[in-house]
Amino acid sequence: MTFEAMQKKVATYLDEKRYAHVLRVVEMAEKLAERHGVSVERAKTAALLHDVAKNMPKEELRQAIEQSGRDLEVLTFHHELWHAKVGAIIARDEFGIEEECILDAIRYHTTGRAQMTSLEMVIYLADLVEEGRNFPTVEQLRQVAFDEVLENAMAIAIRHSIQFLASKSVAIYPDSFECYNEHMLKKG
Ligand code: DGI
Ligand code: FE
Ligand code: FE
Ligand code: FE
Repeated sequence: MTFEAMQKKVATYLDEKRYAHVLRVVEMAEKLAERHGVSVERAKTAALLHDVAKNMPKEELRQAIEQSGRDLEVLTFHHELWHAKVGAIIARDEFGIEEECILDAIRYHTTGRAQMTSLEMVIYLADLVEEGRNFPTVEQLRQVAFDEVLENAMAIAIRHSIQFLASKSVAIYPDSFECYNEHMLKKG
């Protein structure tokens, strides 16, 4: 399937607001990939599909994960996390994406994980710093994402995420704190 064909198809899965976000993530992922020597084509594809399951009903998401037999523990965590796992399933089954590295970038875009690839970090960060985001420190993080190595931006991003989640007293998915620990242990 061409990128343009995928784009048209993705639009049918999403509401307008979410689709606009996705197009901004594609744009940001393309720039970050170029900047960091990551495959632009893979980055654009992963970005286009990262939230493809975002508008699916909770029970459909649960069913898809149960059927896949993979990442079942995510079902014991907040349903906001489910769309990333189902996104990877839809990318493969409904868009014909076979490259595991692209599917992983989709699968881990919400939580991060330890040992992320550059492609995974590009998607995680593009999602966070796309031009429509407006949290207080977004400019700063965007600058680090372009001016420094991806790991530096990822360390800031995952620390903020863990701090935010803890401040809300919500459970933190193991991949997220494994990602956090890896970055904090690397600093010394
Ligand atoms: O899909 P997006 O809105 O573009 O962004 P996302 O997929 O990165 O994040 C979706 C939500 O998931 C966001 O509001 C924060 C939340 N989240 C991320 N990691 C965790 C989490 N929620 C819980 N409970 N635990 C996590 O580890
Ligand atoms: Fe998402
Ligand atoms: Fe994200
Ligand atoms: Fe997103």
